[in-house]
Amino acid sequence: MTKTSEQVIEELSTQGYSRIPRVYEPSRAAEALAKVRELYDVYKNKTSEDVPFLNVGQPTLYNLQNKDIFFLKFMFEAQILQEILVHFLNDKWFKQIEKGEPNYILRSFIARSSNREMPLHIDSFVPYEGDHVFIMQFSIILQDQSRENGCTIVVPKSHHAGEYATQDFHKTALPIESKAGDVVIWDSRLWHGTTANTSDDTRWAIIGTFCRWWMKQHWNIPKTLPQHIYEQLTPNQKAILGFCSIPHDDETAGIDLKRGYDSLRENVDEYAIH
Ligand SMILES: O=C(O)CCC(=O)C(=O)O
Repeated sequence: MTKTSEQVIEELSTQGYSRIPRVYEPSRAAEALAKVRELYDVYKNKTSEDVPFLNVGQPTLYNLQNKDIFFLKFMFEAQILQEILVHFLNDKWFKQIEKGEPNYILRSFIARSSNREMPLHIDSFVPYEGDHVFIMQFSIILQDQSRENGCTIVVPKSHHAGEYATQDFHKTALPIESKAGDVVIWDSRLWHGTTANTSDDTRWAIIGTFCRWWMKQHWNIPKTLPQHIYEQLTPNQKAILGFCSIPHDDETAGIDLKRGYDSLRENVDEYAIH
């Protein structure tokens, strides 16, 4: 790896994004690419028709955490990513989970290729100014990205704009050309999108979106995670998947919104509302 977490944190704070070269060996990225291709073939026709306009027609494999334990192991093996997320997304007043352990949660975990250009957008829902980051995304590059095959583009420093993205900047946005095994990470307030993929090939990347423990996950991850995958996770990984952030059924079950590992159950079906 050619960057330290301190360098990445500095770039994220000032520019709003960072490319970390060679987080994964290209051969490891190739393994992930093969899994994505195999599973995309299985799931591509099984998605809801209720698709937001940014995703329409874009090849996407959703909810990787449910599909194969491979993807969670793959994500968690990159220690630097967890260090960066702890720095930006941990709630320092959260006492129920030991200080320094993650208390942020996974919002969504997908693989996406690229075909038409993706408009500039933010993924924080609201633009705001300030140093508190609430949502971050990383893209694990599985195939080399260039302007020709739909690379990620960003408007540096726009995470501090305090405004929604406008398309006037699409042509001048910075293309992030990257290699398989790199990771590109950004503050979700950053204006970002992609170029069009004019090549004959796919452009797969794995996108993990993370948020503060009190925000809403994109899907009901705790309810849908298969038991056999749950059993293979450590308590801190279960917390990242949202298992310490499920609301209590009512006041008889508990009052405190903040919950630690002692609230974790043996089986996923024990989380069902009774
Ligand atoms: O695939 C990319 O490079 C960008 C993805 C993106 O903008 C998103 O998932 O919000």
